Amino acid sequence: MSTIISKQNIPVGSTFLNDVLAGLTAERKSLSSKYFYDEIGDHIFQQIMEMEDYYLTNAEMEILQHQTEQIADVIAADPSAFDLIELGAGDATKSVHLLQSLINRQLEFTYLPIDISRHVIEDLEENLPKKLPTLKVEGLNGDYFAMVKKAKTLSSRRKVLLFMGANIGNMNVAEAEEFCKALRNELSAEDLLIIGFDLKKNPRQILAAYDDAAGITKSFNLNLLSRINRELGGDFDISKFDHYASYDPESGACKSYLISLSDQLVNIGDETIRFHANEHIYMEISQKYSLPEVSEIAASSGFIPVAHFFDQHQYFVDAIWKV
Ligand code: AVJ
Repeated sequence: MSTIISKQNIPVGSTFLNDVLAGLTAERKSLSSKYFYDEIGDHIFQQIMEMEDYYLTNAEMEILQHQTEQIADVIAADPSAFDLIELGAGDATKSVHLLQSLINRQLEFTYLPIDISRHVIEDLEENLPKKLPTLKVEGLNGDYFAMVKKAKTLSSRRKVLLFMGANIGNMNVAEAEEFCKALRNELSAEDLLIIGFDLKKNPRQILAAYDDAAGITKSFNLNLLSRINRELGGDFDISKFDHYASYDPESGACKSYLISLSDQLVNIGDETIRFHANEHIYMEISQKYSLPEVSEIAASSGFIPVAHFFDQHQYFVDAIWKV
């Protein structure tokens, strides 16, 4: 199929362009956080994960380092061969511990990392075999559901799904419930879902993770405007936008916005978008849960909790659910 190119060299029908224009021409402007992760965005996210304030990475790393054997026990309770499918694999630094343990047990499995970033998948396919020479890797670049469906066509083995890193937090509670329901619909009776939730905690600690003084999170958000400039022919002046993060301890919603610092017009391809001074673009939600709320999501989406693994501070939980 040939790609139709518009005057600005933007592929007509590109979902990135359509989503950006739909989001910025709406009454309440928004951009989807799934577009944060181009090569530069991946790099800034690495820096976020190394920040002292971004407690999530260390908390989940602690779980994977200290409780991998218990997690592997649950997976290995069924002796049959399986596909280990990771949604939003990123650099897989945490999953490597689990992969190593499964290899040590000589279990028959293939690792299928799914990521929205092509760059991430290429990196994993190149670098994982260096760390884990006997691992079978099959990278899938694309949206979660399309790629889970594709994985199902590749083999009929039982599936163990990994959805870690609090990636589910990028959905609001209603969307998370719908997502888990839809995921369950793709699974069979012997399948497992291992899912990581960032837990509610001191609101100041949560806010600090998304509002660092060094401005790394700010640059992570602003990079999406630069990406629109680079890929969609936009002319955002990123110095005219500021980052604003908020956390509501009642709902557990941690949200980030970009604030227009002046009345301004921005062109993206053929479209001109008007921003009022102090108008916000809603960029991202990082939803936090209490443990009962985690169990509620499991129940309402039809999953049965099997085990919970916490870090020492109970900042984070990796839950194992069965269908
Ligand atoms: C990758 C979705 C888990 O929401 O904590 C980090 C992304 N955004 N800092 C999160 C993110 C701002 C992150 N997740």
